[in-house]
Amino acid sequence: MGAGHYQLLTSKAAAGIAVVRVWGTLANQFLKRHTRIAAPLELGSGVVRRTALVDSDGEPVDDIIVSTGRTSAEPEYWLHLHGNSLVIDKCCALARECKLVDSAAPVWQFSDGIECDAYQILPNVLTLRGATWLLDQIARVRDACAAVARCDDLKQAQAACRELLKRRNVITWFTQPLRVSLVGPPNAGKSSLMNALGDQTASVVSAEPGTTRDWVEVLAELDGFPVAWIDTAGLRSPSDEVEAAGITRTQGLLAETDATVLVLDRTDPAYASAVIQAWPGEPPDCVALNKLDLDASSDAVHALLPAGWATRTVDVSSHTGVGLDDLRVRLLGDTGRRSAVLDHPAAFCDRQVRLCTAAAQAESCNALRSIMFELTGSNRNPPAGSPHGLPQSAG
Ligand SMILES: Nc1nc2c(ncn2[C@@H]2O[C@H](COP(=O)(O)OP(=O)(O)OP(=O)(O)O)[C@@H](O)[C@H]2O)c(=O)[nH]1
Ligand SMILES: [Mg+2]
Repeated sequence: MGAGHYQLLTSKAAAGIAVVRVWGTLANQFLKRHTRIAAPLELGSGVVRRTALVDSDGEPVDDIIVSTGRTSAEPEYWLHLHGNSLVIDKCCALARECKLVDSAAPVWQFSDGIECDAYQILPNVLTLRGATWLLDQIARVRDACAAVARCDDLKQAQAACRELLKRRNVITWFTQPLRVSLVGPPNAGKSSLMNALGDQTASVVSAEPGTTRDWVEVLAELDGFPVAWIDTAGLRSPSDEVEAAGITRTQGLLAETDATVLVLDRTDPAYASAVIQAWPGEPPDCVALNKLDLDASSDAVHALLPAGWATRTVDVSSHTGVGLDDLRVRLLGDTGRRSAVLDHPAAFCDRQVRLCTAAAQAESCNALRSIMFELTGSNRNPPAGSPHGLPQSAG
């Protein structure tokens, strides 16, 4: 009976790939049984082979790549799977069936707790700008903690901890898409606007009012922040049941989204007036007066807007793209996503939030200092199976 181990080298979060390392004498048996590589020992160092990961019945589980990275005495293979938790779990279960043991050894060594936090959170970040921001935060938070630990003025040190806490929601700007709904009368150009903003043709556009019956969601980026544009069914008296259901869902959606853009056709004051009059509650975050290319001079729809709405108005044309950047800037500003905030240190995981909260309430500089040391000095390896630890509540 030989020995063997397996180890997940990457995060379990959704990603392009996940890597599971298997090694030891039993690794050959695992490869023979659960891949279509008949003779694993023939895989020399540096060899990369595409194959299928198969279950105990020989049914394919995933299309994978197997590599042998090292020239060690014992067999060692890296299985490059698709980055999906179901596939990862299945692969690990198959490894256990072959008597491979989950290695308890830490996968990565980090220079300190802050760096460890950042790499645990990284797989949750949805954009390149977010990843850059997070990795830059390692030095920022580290420096901020060092400054707090050096400080002999308790009140000043506590205030610095509160500053770190104040920006704890910044990480969520990169891990949770800003959900923006586009609502308005039929034919106002909501779908056209969403396609233009999302830079893809996700929603059907037609001159026929009532084209969009349900809502359509598109994931995109807005200046490096993840955003979900949500196109909705036109708001009007429904002429059929399907459309009525769509409109009811649109009304429910308004309460759930982070921001609402009311799209009005500036050439159609009658429809615009009906929607403005029936508008429920709070004003929309933004009013996009669309089809500027058809009518740049008339302000008939503008005149219909309630007093408080005038400052929220942007003239746009989803056909020519005019005004779209103004709309983007306005939405980012309204939801607090300002570039200047990104240059400051921010607590970016629940561990940091917990320790900064304790530090902000510490009764002496020494107590506060030891919390700062815990924040930076410990936790150099991610605890096995730990959640990714995003802050629970935005500050
Ligand atoms: N000239 C011009 N036409 C536009 C513009 N935006 C949309 N349209 C046209 O307006 C019509 C309706 O556009 P849609 O994007 O389908 O409008 P909608 O608000 O999604 O309509 P429903 O789904 O029916 O509620 C189409 O013929 C579009 O080509 C614009 O900026 N300029
Ligand atoms: Mg539509």
